[in-house]
Amino acid sequence: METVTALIKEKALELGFDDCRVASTILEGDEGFDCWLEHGFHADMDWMARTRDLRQHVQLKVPGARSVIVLAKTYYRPDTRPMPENAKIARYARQRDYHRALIKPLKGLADYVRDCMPGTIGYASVDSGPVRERAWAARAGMGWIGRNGLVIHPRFGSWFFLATIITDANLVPDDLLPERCGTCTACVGACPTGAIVGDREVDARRCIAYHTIENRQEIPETVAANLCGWVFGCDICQEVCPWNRRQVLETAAPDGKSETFPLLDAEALASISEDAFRRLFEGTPIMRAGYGGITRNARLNGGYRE
Ligand code: B12
Repeated sequence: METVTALIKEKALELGFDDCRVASTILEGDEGFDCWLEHGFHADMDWMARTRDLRQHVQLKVPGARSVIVLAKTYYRPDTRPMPENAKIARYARQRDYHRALIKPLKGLADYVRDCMPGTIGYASVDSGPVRERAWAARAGMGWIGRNGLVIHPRFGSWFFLATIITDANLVPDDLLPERCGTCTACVGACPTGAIVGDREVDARRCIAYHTIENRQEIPETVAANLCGWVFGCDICQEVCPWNRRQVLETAAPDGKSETFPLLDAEALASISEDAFRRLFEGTPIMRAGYGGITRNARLNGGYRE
């Protein structure tokens, strides 16, 4: 199995992933996830609670699952144009939708696993599947769960996407990495809405990313007054992280497909027509917030100056 595991990792890099590691499914579920749901930290994301069992028990998704292949794809690129201070877009969303960009190499890797081990079954997903990607990444030693809840990779910081393949193949698991946040609480202190509430726990009800991307209702006053210019997502807890600020941070290779849309300020976004919105943002993660969400967020940020 050692040879097959090594071949799969090699193939993952060949397909364009930046790292590939393996977790064993022996350790299943963790209390942190249930606790998060019980506290209501998922806000209106009822789909998280509905799929609780599937997320906690991978065998329900892939009967006989023995391994989870965890993949990382970095998205950090040095800024080449100024972001309007009252209409900031999270770094991951400044380019083509990653679900679409990663699905082809991911399926390619899943096919390769089946070619190596005929008869095995698997489930491949990026973000939207009922898979607890961060927990698996931590177990595969891809990085450690940072105080901001994100997985921090020793070379890429937290600027990377995760994808997984759950398989019934018995691959060789990697070792865990030790937690390396130490006593640093930069992310906790920097969050303007106090969303990082417990040890590695984020309360979505207070998270700017949740409200600007997922919330379809009115944004509560306590958050609305502190959006700090974010119209889609938020990177504050990542920007202040020392692991994301180092000179040696490895950057993603430019693929020529980044920077797919002009960066408009809040005034322009607040008054954009629905047609123009679609023309500009089709095929990017921004569509997740929808026309109503983005124009609402832009209106709330209209008067913001740093
Ligand atoms: C729902 C969701 C959100 C929600 C809720 C966020 C949250 N903290 O859970 C909202 C909309 C707010 C959100 C925001 C963002 N998200 Co999001 N989100 C997800 C999604 C779909 C599910 C996450 C989930 O299950 N949450 C519930 C928590 C409690 O469970 P968990 O993830 O299994 O992990 C916890 C426990 O397992 C526990 N745990 C596990 N092992 C261990 C070990 C120890 C020792 C301890 C103490 C704890 C512990 O700690 C973990 C963290 O709390 C995942 C994709 C996926 N399918 O997993 C992406 C994902 C987590 N998001 C991602 C990103 C990039 C973001 C944003 C940075 C986007 C942005 N710039 O705006 C922000 C960051 C906000 C933040 N600091 O968390 C990436 C993270 C990549 C990475 N490097 O970690 C993911 C993995 C998507 C992807 N495929 O790349 N997100």
